[in-house]
Order: sequence, then structure tokens, then C-alpha cells
Amino acid sequence: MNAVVSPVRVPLRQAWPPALVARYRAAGYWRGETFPGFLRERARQFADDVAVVGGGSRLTYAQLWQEAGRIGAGLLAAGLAPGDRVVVQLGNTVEFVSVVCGLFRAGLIPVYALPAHRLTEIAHVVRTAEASAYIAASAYEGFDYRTLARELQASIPGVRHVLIVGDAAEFLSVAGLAGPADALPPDPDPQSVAFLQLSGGSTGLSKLIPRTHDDYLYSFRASNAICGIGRDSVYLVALPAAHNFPMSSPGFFGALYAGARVVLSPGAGPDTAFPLIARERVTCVGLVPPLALLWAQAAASTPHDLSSLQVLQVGGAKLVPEAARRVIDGLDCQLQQVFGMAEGLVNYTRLHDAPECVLNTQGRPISPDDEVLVVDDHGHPVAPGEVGHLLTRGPYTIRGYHNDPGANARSFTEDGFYRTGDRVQQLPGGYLVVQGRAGDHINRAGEKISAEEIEDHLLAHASVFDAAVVSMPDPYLGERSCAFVITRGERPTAASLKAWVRSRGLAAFKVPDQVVFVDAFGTTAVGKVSRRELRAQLRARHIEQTGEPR
Ligand code: OOB
Repeated sequence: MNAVVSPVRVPLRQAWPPALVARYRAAGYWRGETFPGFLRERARQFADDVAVVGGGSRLTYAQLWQEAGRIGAGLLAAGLAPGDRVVVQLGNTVEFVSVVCGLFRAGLIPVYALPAHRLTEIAHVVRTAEASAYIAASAYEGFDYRTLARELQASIPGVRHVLIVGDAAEFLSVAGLAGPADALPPDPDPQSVAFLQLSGGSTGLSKLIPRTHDDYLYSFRASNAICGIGRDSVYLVALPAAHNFPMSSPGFFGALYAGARVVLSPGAGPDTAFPLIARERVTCVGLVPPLALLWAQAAASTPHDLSSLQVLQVGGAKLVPEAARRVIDGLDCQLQQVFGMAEGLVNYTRLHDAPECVLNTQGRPISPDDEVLVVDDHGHPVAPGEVGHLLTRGPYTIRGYHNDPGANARSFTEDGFYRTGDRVQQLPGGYLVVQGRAGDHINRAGEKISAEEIEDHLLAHASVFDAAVVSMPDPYLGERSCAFVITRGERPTAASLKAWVRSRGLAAFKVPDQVVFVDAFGTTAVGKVSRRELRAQLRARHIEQTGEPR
């Protein structure tokens, strides 16, 4: 067999200054553990305990370790080499977990895409990560990913390997992977990058977030302690497994670390999730606010036994106090607010916090070494209790995105603080109340949409002269997206513009919920108005004209 010469790739790195490395180690946050290391250990300790349940399958810890070895060795035998980046686009199935664990065992780097992503987004991620492989399900929620894989390979020849869970057609099947176990590499350096997560993409396209073994394991190990996850816990993955929230806060990795049971739900609605909660005696689940409200409402009349549920976590978008009250009233379990980000920092209300705190705040950071600054527009700390921009650095918050100097210059201060883009108020005791954000993304039920990205796609339409995409308050989604469009020539219908955005190869959640045609943007300011100001003006004027609730 000819040796495949890998092209030179931008190295993956995530580095903290040496003094902080020493500090995080001395404090016991970074323990030198790795993904393959802890999975091997659990397979030894809890061999016959069920680790993962999904669809009709169940894997014990020993089986998960074995599956991971088979998949990892099979990928190496197929021609991948340790260090290769592999875009994973799988739904909430057992294979999500076994494939990712297989990649870790083989020293391959998972890059997590959402099932909702389509060609344009996957191609962007593949190019930025310089991925050489793509792993997807044959079909999930009615979409055939083999079609996407064909288009992907046709446009990016660097995607040399496509692996499919299910009917693989002309591609390699994940089920058929096999290879010699002795080809698997030794465990990686704990400070090396374990995987790439996608950013919410507040400006433009998604950025890649390199997380290390040491930093990520700390985040979910510490989350376990805060969320009460132990060996007897049963954690339900209801949100897409590729999201950082159900992955690590404490998520399915936290649950696996604890030797608990992970249950994957193919959908997040009560109809799908409630029977699973009853059958598997689920104890903990993470939801976004609209789903939590839906669950609270459905719980009143469900025939399913939800009594095993101990902790309901809500995060990803703001849960206002009134909604929090309804969730508490509707579901007989403890509410925990979670305010986190794929870049690192995660805040939790604690299980013993007073009800006022759980209702009114988004919690406080995981770590005593999470440094939080609340600053004004000039970067100066605000007076205690005042609202300002949240900056943070710490033992599990990244110091930079992958290969994106422009974004890094914007998103990080010179001394390494991450500019979260969120506006917060810090209360005594370090609890944070999220008051909004400075950036221009739309937080649509926890899915982040970049205004700029969608405007670019609208502008590519021949009849669109200009477009501004803004968030509108929405009673169900929290925020919905609204595109203000100035047309030229014949005016297309709103439906055809939505279809246009969809046809550009984007996730369905990015299609504007609403299109408003305007003759001009009619900015009141003289001279050049920033896009941000323009979006704010359009939003305010529309709300005023239509009398929408804020
Ligand atoms: C989570 O992660 P991402 O990366 O999808 O989004 C992060 C952003 C935050 O910067 C903030 O703007 C918003 O989502 N957010 C919240 C929130 N939780 C996240 N805004 C208000 N209240 C909350 N509770 O969304 C994420 C990652 C880990 C755990 C939980 C959520």
C-alpha cells in the first residue's frame, strides 16, 4: 500500500501561559487525564454497567471501550492517521458516542457539526479544520447525508474518507470497520487538543474552538460535583449531542466520567423524551428555555412517570424569572440554570441555592479560578452590580480560536481574557444575571445565528439590494430572526426569499422567520451608520410600529 502523504496542516494548539499551567495543575484542575485514559479505566471499573442507551441499542462500559477500539483501529486501517481531523455529523444515537470515543482512541480529532448543518456549513468547517474525513448517518430526521457527502467530496477533494452509520451505499460503513488493535497509538498528551467544537458564530461563519483533554475533563468532572452526577445517575441527552451543553455541562461525557448511564433521545419534545425518562428512570436532563416550558406544560397531563427526574437544567438562552417559576411549578424536580459557552466558562446555580437565586440568576462559575471581569465600553471595570461586558479567563476557557488571527484579535484581550459578547450584572457571591449581549447574533431557542452570515446570503439574491437581519422578541423562541430587505427590480415574495436562503445549503434554523420589505433603511443618523446601529434602529422602529411585546 502506498503511504498517504498528509499535506502540511495548521497545527492544533491551545496554550495557557506557563505560570497558569503550573497553577491549574497545582490546584488539581488539570490532572493529566485523557479521554481514552478515563474510558479505559471505566471499562475496567464498571465493565458490565450500561454506559449508553439509544434507539434499540445499549452498550456496557466494556462494550463501549471495545466498540471504540474497533472503530478507531478500523479508521486507521482505512488510511487515516493520528492527528487527522474528522467532521462528525451524527444525531442522538449510540453511534455518536461510540464513534467519538473511537476517534479519541485512534488519536483522531473529532470536529462536531450539528445534524441541522448543510453543505455550505459543513464545507466551511471541513476547510477550516482541514479535515480529511466525514462521518455521518445515512439518514436522520428525513435528510440523506450521503447526498451531502457526495457534494462535499466533489467540491473538496481533501475529504478522502466518508464513513456512514447505516446504509453506506458506495461509502465505508462504520459497522464494517475493523483493524488491528495494536495499531492504536498510546494515549495522547493531556495538554493536546482533543477535539474542535463550533462557535455559535456571532460574527460571520462559525469559528473552531480547540479544547484540550485537561481543560475539558476538568470542566465536566467539576460539573458532576455541582450537578450531583454520580454512578447512579441517568443523564438524558435531549438537545443535539454535538452541543457543548449536553456534551459537558455535565453532559454525556460527565455522565460517562462518573460511571453513570447516558440515554440518547432522538427528539427533545415531550412525546419522545417522556417515555424514555419513565423507562430508563432518568435523573438529569438539560434543556433550552422554550423546551423547558413545553415540558412543564406537558407534564401536567402526561401518563408517563417522571418521578425519577431530580434535576432539570435550563440554559443556552435566558430563562426569565416568570418562565423559571412556570418550570418549577410544572415539573416536580430541582431547576438549575446554566449559562455557558462552547469557548469555556460555564455558570450554574447550585442545587442548594435559595429559590430567589435559582429564579433570578444564571448562576456562578464552576471554578474558583474562573476570572470574571465586568467592564464598560472602554474596558474599565464597572462599579459592583452595574451592567457591563463579560470578560473571562480560566482553566477551561480557550485562549484562541483555531487559525483565525482576525477573530482572535477581536475576541481576546491582550492578557488573554475572552470577550464573551454577553452583557451581565454580577451580584454579591459572584452570581451573574445575563442582561443581553453586545454582539449581533440571534439566539433562537439556544441556536445562535450570525446576522452577518444571513445578510450575505440574502445579498447574493439578484433582487436584493440590501438586507439587515435582526433578532425580534418572540414569546416562544425567546428570539426569532427578522430580515429587513430592500429589493431592486421585481420584488420576490417573502416565501421565495426564505426558500433562497434554504437553497444556499444552510441549516433550517438559519432561515429568517420573518421577512419585512422596506423601501429604505431610513437611518436618522447622518453619514455612515454601523451595521450594528442600523440593525438596532430597524428593530426598535419595527417593534414601535407593530406594538410587539418586548
Ligand atoms: C451554550 O453555548 P453556545 O456556545 O452555544 O452559546 C453561548 C452563548 C453565551 O455567550 C450566551 O450569549 C448564550 O449563549 N447563553 C445564555 C445562557 N446560556 C448561554 N444566555 C442567557 N442565559 C443563559 N443561561 O449555549 C451553552 C454551553 C454550555 C452550557 C450551556 C449553554
